[in-house]
Amino acid sequence: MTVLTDQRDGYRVITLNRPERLNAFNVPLHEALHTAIDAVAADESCRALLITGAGRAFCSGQDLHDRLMKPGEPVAKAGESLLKYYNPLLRKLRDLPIPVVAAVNGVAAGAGCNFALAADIVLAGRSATFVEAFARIGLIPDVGGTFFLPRLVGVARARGMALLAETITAEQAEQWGLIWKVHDDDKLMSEAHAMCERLAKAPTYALGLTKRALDASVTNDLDAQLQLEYELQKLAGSSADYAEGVRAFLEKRKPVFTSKRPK
Ligand code: LHQ
Repeated sequence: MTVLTDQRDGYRVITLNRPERLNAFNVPLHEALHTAIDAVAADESCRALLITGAGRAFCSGQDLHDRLMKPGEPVAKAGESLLKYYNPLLRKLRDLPIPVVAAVNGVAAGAGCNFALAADIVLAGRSATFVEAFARIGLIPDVGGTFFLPRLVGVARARGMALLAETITAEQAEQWGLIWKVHDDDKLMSEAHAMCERLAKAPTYALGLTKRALDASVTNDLDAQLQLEYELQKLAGSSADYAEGVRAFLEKRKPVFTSKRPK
């Protein structure tokens, strides 16, 4: 199976599972990944998603064995696989109304790097690396890379990563704000699970609205964003979670949040 899924208490784990090719994307992996993310989207009881890779890598991007062009063959249509697989994948991932955590357990290259960076929270093992490998093979960064990189690390670093295709270490990535946190390799998965357990008990409704507000801030001006915050806060403020959060604070106990995801 090219993708493994694991149902935990309140969250799911998706593991890219082609370790012999460093979890490179091929058609079966794409199809399995779409199915797995659709299942997360349909499961109301799923309150967080953890994505990681099997073996020593997170994901090495497009499987280049599928892209070898023999002399005389027509040019492979890179654009088609974006339209058919990668772009819908990114959209599905970003549209999930629950927190998505990527546990980058090894190299994340090309589409694998940008797939990881599309998560809400990116954790990495100390030996993990990030590489916008596209320029090494004559492509441009895709899978949202040209969108997320400058927003995450600023234009200078985004241009350096994209044009030079140098390998960025996990520690560098954390220092730059490309990712949230580095953990020692042997602690990465336990830390990632602990984070998802925590997120599964968090106020899911408010977190879904928060994601919506942060996404909108990329294109909104301040007035539009203040208006959106007003509208979303009215929704959050009338939720049972908010009432519970305030009550728990005043009673000096841990809140028990029960809300569903926002529609
Ligand atoms: C691989 C791959 C791989 C196949 C390692 N494919 N086998 C979108 C739309 C349309 C068209 C095209 O592309 C895209 C998006 C993209 O993702 S383009 C970018 C594609 N990815 C790359 O260019 C990265 C290619 N891989 C590498 O540069 C290195 O393998 C990295 C830096 C990921 C890891 O290096 P090492 O740790 O030294 O491992 P390795 O190179 O020895 O790889 C181990 C094996 O995995 C090896 O197979 P082998 O049979 O020799 O043991 C590699 O051939 C295989 N592998 N990446 N993407």
